Amino acid sequence: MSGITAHYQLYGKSGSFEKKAEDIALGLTIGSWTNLALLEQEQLKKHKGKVISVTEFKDILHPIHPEKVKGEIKIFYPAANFSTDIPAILTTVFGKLSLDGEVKLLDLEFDTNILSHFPGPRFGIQGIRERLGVYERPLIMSIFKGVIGRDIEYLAEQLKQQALGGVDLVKDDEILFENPLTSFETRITTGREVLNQVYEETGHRTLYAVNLSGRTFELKDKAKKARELGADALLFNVHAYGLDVLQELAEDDEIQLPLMAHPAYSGAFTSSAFYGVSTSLVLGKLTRYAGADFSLFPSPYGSVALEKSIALSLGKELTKVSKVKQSFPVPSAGIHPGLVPLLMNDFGIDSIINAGGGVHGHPAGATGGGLAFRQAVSAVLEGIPLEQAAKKQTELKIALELWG
Ligand code: 1AE
Repeated sequence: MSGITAHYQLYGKSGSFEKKAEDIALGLTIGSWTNLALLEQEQLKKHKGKVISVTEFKDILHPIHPEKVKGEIKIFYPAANFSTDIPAILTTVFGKLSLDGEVKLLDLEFDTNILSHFPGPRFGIQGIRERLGVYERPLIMSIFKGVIGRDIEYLAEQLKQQALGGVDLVKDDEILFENPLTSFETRITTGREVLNQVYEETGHRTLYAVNLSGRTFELKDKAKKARELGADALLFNVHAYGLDVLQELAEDDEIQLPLMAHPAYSGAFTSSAFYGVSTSLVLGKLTRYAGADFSLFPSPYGSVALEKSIALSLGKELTKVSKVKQSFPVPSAGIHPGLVPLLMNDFGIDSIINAGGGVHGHPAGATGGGLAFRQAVSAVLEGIPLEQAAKKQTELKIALELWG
């Protein structure tokens, strides 16, 4: 039988998890069971949730209520109960249940039948590499910074300086929305001119991800306009909108632009150890299934950091073998060139090193910042310690002196 298996973490009295699991499996599917006549039981069988496993961790006590221990349960939900879209799936497996005390949704297993309804990223890691013609190293991305209240000439100059540093991608700041000084359309057309000019001068190709923002029902038309105007990619605050909105954008053949999922707002429902949804499910598996070519998330090291094991499992969800194309893991936030060896060790070459302050804060400006990152990546690929490479690479030397 086709369906989805959900993994949950909960806390309760030792020995209580079997009953809790059975209550959830029934409560989220056919409601009651035991009071029904045999005929009805037979008819409803194919809709009944099934407890797959119950594991109790006797040694892991609740930090505030030590009479409770940790448990993990797995429940199978038949596909006959839901339509194959993320809103229906999330409502089935974690609708009312998400409001019912300390329960965290850890993972969802989609079988191949259900997964076939999720085409995933249109381009994926391979497609983005083909657009850039870069295959053998992690990509480098920088972020516009301090652009609210600035005019388009200011943005154009900042874009040029970033591209001249040799970064592969530049993304809008996620907090830059539609505004009279730098409208969405003007950013695209001006960005196109600047990046074409840099390409003609240097032969280096940089892609620009413009922030697709506004009311949900306007997004598709805006995204189509972006494509007409020559946009390279779209940044999208997917978790403020919902994953299904991302999927709609990804599947629209009139849009066909790489989609970059920003993690803004996701911490509201992923950060708690007891409630919400696991980070690797939301920013990893579901963001990939919904069609993001890139997924940004806090690295284990910078200013806003994820616990290392969480960041690693998230990276794996985005890249592990699947029928769905791989999404680029983009560990971010407070990244500077000195962190490049750690990031490459953790996420491999199929990842993107992303920095705002670590590019613009370089004493030689954004161009110097980009160069320092490129030098750090080359050093790691050649197996040379950064301190040694810095003896010959001025921008890297300056960055290491400043940030360590
Ligand atoms: C986790 C997303 C990171 C991001 O979007 C951003 O703007 C980072 O800026 P910096 O590198 O911390 O300055």
